[in-house]
Amino acid sequence: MFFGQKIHPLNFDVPETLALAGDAVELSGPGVRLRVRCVDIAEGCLRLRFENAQSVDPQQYSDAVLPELREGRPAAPLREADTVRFTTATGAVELSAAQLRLELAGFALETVAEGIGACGDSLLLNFALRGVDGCYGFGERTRRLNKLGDSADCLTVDVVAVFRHTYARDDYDPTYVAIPFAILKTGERFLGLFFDNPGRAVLDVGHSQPGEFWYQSFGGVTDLYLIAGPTLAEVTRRYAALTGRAPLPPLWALGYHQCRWSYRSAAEFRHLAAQFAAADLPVSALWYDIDYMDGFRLLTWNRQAFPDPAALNRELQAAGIRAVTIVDPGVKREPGYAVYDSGRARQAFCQTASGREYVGKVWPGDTVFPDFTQESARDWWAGGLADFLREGAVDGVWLDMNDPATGYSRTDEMRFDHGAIPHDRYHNQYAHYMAIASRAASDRLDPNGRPFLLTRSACAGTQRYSAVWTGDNASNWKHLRMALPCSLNLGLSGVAFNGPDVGGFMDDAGAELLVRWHQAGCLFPFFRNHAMRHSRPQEPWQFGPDSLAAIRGAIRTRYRLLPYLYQCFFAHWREGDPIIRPLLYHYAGPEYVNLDDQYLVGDAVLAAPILHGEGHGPEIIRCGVKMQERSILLPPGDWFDLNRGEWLEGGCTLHYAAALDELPLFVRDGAILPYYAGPLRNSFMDLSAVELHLFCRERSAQCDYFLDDRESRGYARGDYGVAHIVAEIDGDRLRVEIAESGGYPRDTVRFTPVVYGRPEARELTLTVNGRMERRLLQAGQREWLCRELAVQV
Ligand code: MIG
Repeated sequence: MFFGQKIHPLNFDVPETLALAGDAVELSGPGVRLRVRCVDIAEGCLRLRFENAQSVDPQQYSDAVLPELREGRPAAPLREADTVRFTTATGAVELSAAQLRLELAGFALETVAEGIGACGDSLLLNFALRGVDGCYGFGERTRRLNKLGDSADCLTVDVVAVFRHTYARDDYDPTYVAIPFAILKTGERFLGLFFDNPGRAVLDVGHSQPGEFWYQSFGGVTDLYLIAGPTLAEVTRRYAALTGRAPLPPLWALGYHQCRWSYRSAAEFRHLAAQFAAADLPVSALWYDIDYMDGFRLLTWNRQAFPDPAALNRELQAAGIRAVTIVDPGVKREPGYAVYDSGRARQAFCQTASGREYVGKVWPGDTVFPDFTQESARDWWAGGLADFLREGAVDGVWLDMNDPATGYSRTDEMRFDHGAIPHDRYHNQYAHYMAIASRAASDRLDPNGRPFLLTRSACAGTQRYSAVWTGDNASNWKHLRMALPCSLNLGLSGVAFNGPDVGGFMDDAGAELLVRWHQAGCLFPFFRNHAMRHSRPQEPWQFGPDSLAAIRGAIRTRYRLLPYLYQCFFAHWREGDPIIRPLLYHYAGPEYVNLDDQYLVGDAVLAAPILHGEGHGPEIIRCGVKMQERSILLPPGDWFDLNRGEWLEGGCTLHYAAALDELPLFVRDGAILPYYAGPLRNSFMDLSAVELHLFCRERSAQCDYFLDDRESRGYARGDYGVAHIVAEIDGDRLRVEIAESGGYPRDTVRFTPVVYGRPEARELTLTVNGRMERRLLQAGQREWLCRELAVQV
């Protein structure tokens, strides 16, 4: 099978009869025997389990769903003539021999006639796309946000190894991440379908056959979770509640990261830190790619180049810069190398069917692969990794090549549990279990700390353990453009903490592309500049003073808004909303269905970055300055243009021209942005003083600001508080009230209001936990967040 191929629907056998067997329904016919059960999982979530009697090993191997939500309450089938109905508080499901109908929160969906089938181990569910006008989610995908008319192969691969020329394309499939989750939209109602099967599967949304949505598994049990809306936010939150939300990261992980494949000596890292300081750029972490190792042996350092890694990293940490090292799964097969020897002694490596150690060909040559699905192997891995992190004073772990990439060696021979379990049961989950084992290493070092992990490959649920970056993109405008829908869909698919290689990995970046990429990515959840060896260096200062100044503006915007981003992460942990969102998440109307070249950060900030370069799109010259133009859809209401410092009326499309140092960024009327105004010293940030930027032109605003220590896991035990902040317009007065509650000490943060765009406002009253202060506002203040001219009252 090559990529993109599927089974023709006419090759599936179709059940002809339906029978009840306890709480299950059996659908059978020549060549097909399926057992279907319905259970109530949680409010707004039902599960249909499809077991195929033809499958050799009818076991659910997926680790996607939170363990406490795997049971559910069986729904009783009710037989009516040729159909069976399951009715629960969440919705209703009706099955006939070869057809499925369902209705959840006002969203009705049914398969086509003969829409259920089996072909050997494979299962087909073929839904009619009647009335469906949008499709989202699907994990990490190329192309556009709306997947209607598109097709997704759910198989994790090392993209560049299996497709040449990806740098020139924006339509490859599969990718590094497999998440078989579809969100269907009909008018203003949404429905989620999560096909939980860790094996390879294909989702074809009207691509091969317009009007039909095919789900095809290639074996194993499929749990179809039906997730009710009616809104997109409800579907997204419910999916995140089902598969888990990201724990809070350490604050430093939300800063700017610098990486490149080929930093290779301690001197180079020291020089980098000095260059950031000299360029007046904050940076929160420097990253070690594979060249720090001794001959690519895991958990070692090349001691010639890095004589004392711990001393180096402590020196960086003293300057507020954290250290992240890459860790691949492939262990060099070399007797005498301690990691190999100890893993072999523990039988920690994957084996072939006959019990040989499975061997692949990666960086260190012949390599073996830990069987992370086994607890004993995870334990071994966590121990070794913890020692490595402690001894080298390393702060974060970067998991690469875990798709898994095995070089010319096929993966099919790599089996699990000492050769007993076929490869495909865990292929898509290899990275997931690696992330579990690696997070356990951090837990050993500091059970109350916040680990930071980044992984290339992932499946549904991996967000509980690690952030995800979108792999090897290229330095071109097409890939910059593609990064927006890709990250947005990942966020809708539970992976809130994600981002692309800023500047592009393969090929050479140029000044303008590098600037625009930093602007587009500076408010993404994960913000890292990374490039491939031999490509043109692309650290922020590499292209001269103008581009450096523009990139500095983007990076500073990131740091200024870090309190806001942190609040978005906190809200994600509580509710499951993504950090960055398509406009569709908050606004209804046909104009948002395909809108994916602008996005929202939280619910208050709209970013509409320039995504084309000089000569490749509309361009104007104003007062001798070249500007790139684009259209921007501003939803109804007033919006404050942070770039120009003025209010604009929404409900229209703007033609907006931006000079090289301008990122079109808007805040909606009625919003409060927590803002860091202190000194920018890498990851050092004293958030005990926070400005509250109040955008109240016509609308009052309110928000919840979460208070916690920002570094421990206390929040997960309830040690956090909420400052409820209300800003109310009252004639020429603005009344701001802050009331703190919850499990955190009061008055640990000093809030300072900054008012935007109320020239007529004369007075501000601020009440904090019952204490009132009054301040006079100067008339005609003009504030300008991006350029840091915001005026305090
Ligand atoms: O075969 O470690 O996606 O970010 O720089 C390439 C070297 C292996 C692939 C990763 C990339 C990383 C590179 N790795």
